[in-house]
Amino acid sequence: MCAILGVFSNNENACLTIYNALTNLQHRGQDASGMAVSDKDGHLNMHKDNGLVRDVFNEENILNLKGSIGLGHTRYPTAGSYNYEEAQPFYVNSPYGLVLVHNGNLVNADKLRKKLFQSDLRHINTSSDSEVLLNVFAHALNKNSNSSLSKEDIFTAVDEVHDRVEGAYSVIIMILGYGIIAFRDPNGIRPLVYGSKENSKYMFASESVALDCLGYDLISDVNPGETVFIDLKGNISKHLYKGKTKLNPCIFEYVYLARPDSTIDGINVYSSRLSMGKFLAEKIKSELSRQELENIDVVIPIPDTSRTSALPISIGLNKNLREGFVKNRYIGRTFIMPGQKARKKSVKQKLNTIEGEFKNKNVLLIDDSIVRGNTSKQIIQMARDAGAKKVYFASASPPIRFPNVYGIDMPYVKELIAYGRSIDEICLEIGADKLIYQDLDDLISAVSSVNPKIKSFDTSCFNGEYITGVSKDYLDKLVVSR
Ligand code: PIN
Repeated sequence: MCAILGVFSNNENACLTIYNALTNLQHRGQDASGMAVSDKDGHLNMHKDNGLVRDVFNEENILNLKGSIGLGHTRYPTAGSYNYEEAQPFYVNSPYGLVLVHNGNLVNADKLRKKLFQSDLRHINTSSDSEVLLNVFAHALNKNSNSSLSKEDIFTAVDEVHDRVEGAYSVIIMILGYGIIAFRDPNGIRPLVYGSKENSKYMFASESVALDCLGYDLISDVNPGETVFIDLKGNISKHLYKGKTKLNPCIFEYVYLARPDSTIDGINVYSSRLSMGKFLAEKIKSELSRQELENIDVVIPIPDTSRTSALPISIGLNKNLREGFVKNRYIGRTFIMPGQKARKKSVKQKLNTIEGEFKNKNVLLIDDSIVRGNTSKQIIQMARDAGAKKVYFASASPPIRFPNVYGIDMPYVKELIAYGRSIDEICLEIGADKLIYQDLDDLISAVSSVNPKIKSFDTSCFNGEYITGVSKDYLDKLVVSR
């Protein structure tokens, strides 16, 4: 998962807006940050490096980022490696000069990479699928256009991208000296919205929170297979892919990835988490015996995400809700720290217990998900060390048994605690007295209840159904290694 951002403003410098918006999207990736801005004459300035937005940009390099149109990116590595070279934006000089930011993951990048090299005569310099995507677009645009680039040429090139590329991709591209385009894959798997300010400035962003915080009004989500093009005069044109399109947003955005104050595809993330809690409360009631239910003294969320769903659970079960864990807010999310070792070490650093909330109590802990189970296991032990008698554990999402191939960092299958394990075995492994998972149908109903128009989601990491189709070869590789 990554954050992408695009800004068009008539005369103003775009870089401060991009910087501030990126800091509001930092939760989507903390590995690398980058920015590219351009003048209307097409002159490009770019700066990118490994690290948080606040560390990568300083007064000196910000001053050099002059231009009124620009792109921003924060990365969590998915298909690429941790190299600096793979930080985005990516640039290719022909045709016109193209600069891209991408969120998602392509499942046919290897095949495309070969084809680009052998038949399209394009050189790809990194192992990043985003560079592949950029070159597929560049190749298509080159074929169809001449010195006077029209919007139809651009839309035809994006259609060719949709024809050739498989996977999840929300993309923003600057065509230097021509304008900025944004498009979302035909399933709309990863999010992308856009909005405007003072009728002359536009912003594309992974999440609406970036628009909100910078005073932009939301215009719309970019629809699946839709391209939005803003030319240098600020004229907007839209185009819809001729092939099949159907919205299937990634349900994991609602479970955990997105900020609660964002609204994705008409579904406010906070509301969806409240709703998940309501459904989970019912499941807990049906799974625990009357005695067990009566014995619960307190409901404790594992901060931060699950606080929202823990509230309706405490109401549904008629139990007190308490803060039993304190989080060190100056440490990044362990989930998105690259490398398993770093992840293992960091839990104790990050969370501490308030002993009084555990001592001689039967506690029900709530988390948004169980991925590798390392954190859950350590947290349950911490609850016991603080004196808890019984520790029940509930997850607002179902067991994760399949790799995510659409841009979330959980692809190495054997790392998933639910892989090849029954719920009782997982319970034993994490050391809980009882483990309750949300059902997938309930998770879908919970999210969909906020916007009943959306009934279909990408839920592949829960049920292994891949909406774009994924070759057996690709999936087999994810079981063996990453
Ligand atoms: C953490 C959200 N959430 C907590 C991320 C831990 C899985 N983990 C996914 C649970 S926060 S583990 O709210 O953003 O702070 O199962 O892999 O151990």
